[in-house]
Amino acid sequence: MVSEHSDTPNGETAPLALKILVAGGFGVGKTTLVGAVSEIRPLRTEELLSEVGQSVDDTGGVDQKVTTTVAMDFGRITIRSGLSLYLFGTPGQDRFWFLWDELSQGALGAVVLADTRRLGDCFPAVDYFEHRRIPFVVAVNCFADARTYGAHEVSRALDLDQGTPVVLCDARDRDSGKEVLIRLVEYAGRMHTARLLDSVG
Ligand SMILES: Nc1nc2c(ncn2[C@@H]2O[C@H](COP(=O)(O)OP(=O)(O)O)[C@@H](O)[C@H]2O)c(=O)[nH]1
Ligand SMILES: [Mg+2]
Repeated sequence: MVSEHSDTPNGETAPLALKILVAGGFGVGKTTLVGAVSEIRPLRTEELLSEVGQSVDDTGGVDQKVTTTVAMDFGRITIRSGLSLYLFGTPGQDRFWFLWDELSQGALGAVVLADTRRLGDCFPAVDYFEHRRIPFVVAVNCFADARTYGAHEVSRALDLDQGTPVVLCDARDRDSGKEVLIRLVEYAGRMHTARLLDSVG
């Protein structure tokens, strides 16, 4: 969590800001979702990684330098007065897992975006959050040309723990995105409370 709920000297409740991760396979709609719900102009931090590529073809035989752009999305949304969420869209490529370890520090929870045409792309994210016991919801981004599956079918296909919410959404739609985030905050709140009670009981 970015900041804790605390009282200011004059007795008012300080605003609470929670950190949320947005994960999922490449092209699933992470940037779209963060852009749709964010009140600030979404920031995309771009880091240029370069790697020496393989020799291209026989004509030149020269090594080609391949550059890849790693973009991380950042946005903010106020859920209600005094509660805002900071959204961090994580890079989709598996080789950037090391960034996730940094990003997930202090996160309340995560949204795993899924596309039913290639559900397998979100397995790594689901695994990642399950292993680290970071509460997450799966948000199925309903692309127009994809067959519509029910939340139950998706839950079964991903072999999710019972209770992990699956929400159907349209990443381009602000209200739809906001609803996903509210589901996550409620769910993560319940999970964190249950764990707290476990640890004292
Ligand atoms: N039809 C449709 N296209 C979408 C939707 N969400 C994202 N897109 C498009 O899918 C492409 C990839 O989305 P993007 O947000 O960049 O994916 P990212 O790689 O997860 O950040 C973009 O061209 C979007 O305009 C959606 O809900 N419906
Ligand atoms: Mg993106």
